[in-house]
Amino acid sequence: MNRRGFLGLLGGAAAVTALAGCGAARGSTGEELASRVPLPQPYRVPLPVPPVARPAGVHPSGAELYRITQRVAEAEILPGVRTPVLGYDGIFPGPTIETRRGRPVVVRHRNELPVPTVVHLHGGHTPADSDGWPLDLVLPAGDSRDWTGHHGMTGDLAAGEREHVYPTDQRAATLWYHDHRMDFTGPAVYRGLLGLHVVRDDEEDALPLPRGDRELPLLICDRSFADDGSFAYPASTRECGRSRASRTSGWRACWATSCSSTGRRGRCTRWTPRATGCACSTRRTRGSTSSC
Ligand SMILES: [Cu+2]
Repeated sequence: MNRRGFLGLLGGAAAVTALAGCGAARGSTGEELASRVPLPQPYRVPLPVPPVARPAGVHPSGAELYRITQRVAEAEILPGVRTPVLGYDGIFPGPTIETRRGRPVVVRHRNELPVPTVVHLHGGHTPADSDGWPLDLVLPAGDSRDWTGHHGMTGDLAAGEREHVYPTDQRAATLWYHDHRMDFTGPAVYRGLLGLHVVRDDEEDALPLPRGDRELPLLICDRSFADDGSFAYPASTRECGRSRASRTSGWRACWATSCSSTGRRGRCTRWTPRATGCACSTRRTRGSTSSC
C-alpha cells in the first residue's frame, strides 16, 4: 500500500479499532466500528487547520500566558453533519500553541465541561505539578459535587482552573496536549480533547523545511459516527449504570449506583449514586442507561 492509500484509509474514518477503557466494549478489540452516517469521498473535504493560539498576556513570572477554555460545542467534521465535541476553546482539534525553546509559557485551562479534566502535554519536559498527573483533576467550574471517588486516591484538585507552566527547555518538537484523567483519557480524547503544541528552535530554523503556509500540522486520528452525527465511542452501555441526569449544556455527567447498605440475604437496601465521570451526549442517551 502506498502512502496515499494508507492515509486515505486512516482519514476515511470508516474503520475504527475499538479502544480500551471505559469498561468492556460491546464487541472486541480490533472489531470494525463502522460509521452510521454516510462518509465523504476521500480527499473531498478540505484539511481543517486549527488556529494558532494567541497569548492572552504576560504571566507574573514573565512567561507568555495563554488561556484555553474547555467547553462543549458542535463541530462540522463531516459536511452537513453536526457532531457534539468536548473541545479546547470549543474546537476539535484545539488551538495550536506555538512556542520557542528557552521561552517559557504558561497555559491556564478553564474547565467549563460537565466532567473533571486533566491536561497533559505529551512529550513535554514539564515540572510535576504542571504535568497532568491523572488524578490532578480540574473540577468543572462552579460544580460542587464530590469527584474524589477514583481509586481511593486523590490528587491535587483544582476548582475550575489550573495553570500549567511549561519551561520549554527542550529541542524543537511537535507535541500535543490532551486530556489525561484517570480511566477516561480514551473517551475524552475521542470526544475532542486534544491539540497541538509546537516547540521551535534555532536548529530547526536552519533546516530546509517548509514554512509559513506550506507548513501544515497533520494529526491523524480515527473516529466513528453514530446515526445522529455524534461520535460513537466503543464502550459498554453498562459502564455508567443507571444514569441520574445532571444536564449541562446538552450533555450530562453519568452516575453509577453502588450499594451503600445491605439488608437480609445481602440484598441492597440503599443505592448511592456515584459520579463516574462519563460525559454523555443526551441526544444519544435518553432512557435509563447511558454510554460513556
Ligand atoms: Cu500523551
